[in-house]
Amino acid sequence: MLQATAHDAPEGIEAALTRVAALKREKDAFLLCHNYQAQEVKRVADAIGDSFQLSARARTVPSKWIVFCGVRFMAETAKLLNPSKRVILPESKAGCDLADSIGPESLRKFKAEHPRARVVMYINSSVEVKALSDAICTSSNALKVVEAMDSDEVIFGPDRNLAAHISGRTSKRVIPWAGSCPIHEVFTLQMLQRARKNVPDACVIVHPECPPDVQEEADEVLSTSQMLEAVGRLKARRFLIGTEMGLIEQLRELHPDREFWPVYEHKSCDEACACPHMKITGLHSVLRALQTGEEAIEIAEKLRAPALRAVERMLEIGK
Ligand code: CIZ
Repeated sequence: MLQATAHDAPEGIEAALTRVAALKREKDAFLLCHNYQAQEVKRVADAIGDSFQLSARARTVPSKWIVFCGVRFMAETAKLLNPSKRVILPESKAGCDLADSIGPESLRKFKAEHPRARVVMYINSSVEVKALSDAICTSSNALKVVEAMDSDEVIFGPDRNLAAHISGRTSKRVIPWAGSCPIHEVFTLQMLQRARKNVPDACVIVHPECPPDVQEEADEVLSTSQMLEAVGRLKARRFLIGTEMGLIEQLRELHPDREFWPVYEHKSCDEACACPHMKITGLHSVLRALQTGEEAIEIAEKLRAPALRAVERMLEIGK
């Protein structure tokens, strides 16, 4: 059941939903929404998915405006793929700590240290960093993209845990950047083992941004879109999920007959496993974005072509 939160539209959720629907028609806007967004935001979405799915969708949106309910690197990717549209990020502060862990200068230096390596960059990265990369990937296609590179060495950034996940599955030498996602980095092996004791018959699915020992202990290591697909396919009734709360809430709504437990055990787990950048966007932000059209994404012309090339490489390989 949806609850109005402190920063939800003050007139209440149902009235806000009606206003959003009317404004979407009036402004000819299409709402893309990431799997980690709050449930009430998902209710106004035209498409929900992971970065790969949303990038593919962004390319063909016919509407004048794209309102991207997610974080900055996602809205930037949508703008790269569909430059004639007004792409709006409803909350300008919605960034990504993982993306911020690598900048263009440090990547240039890293590349100079490994001149034979191709560069595969996780989509959680800035346009500047994408422009210096050979190909972009998401967690659902990272291995495929690395394998498609025409070199035995691949620089992989910025997530070291995803790099370790791929490294164990490819014969290529994966050279990791040492970044990590603060939400996924908090999961520990001991936490997972205790969670298993509490829910012994649960199928354990964790995200590849979790530390390697947590990945090893899990039954499945999957991206968010793969988790959604796997739960539909698997017979288990109970699941322990190691990722951001938005995905767990989505699973609970989609499968009310099953139980989904967060791997994270702390009492305030909802907060600990909720990405503050993802959760800054509420219905009030979407309403404001539709009313004002502010916070449109702009991309410097010199970055556009090389960053787009790297993103398109992902879309070709991931097809
Ligand atoms: O690709 C994405 O959207 C991210 C960042 C994670 C995932 O597993 O979906």
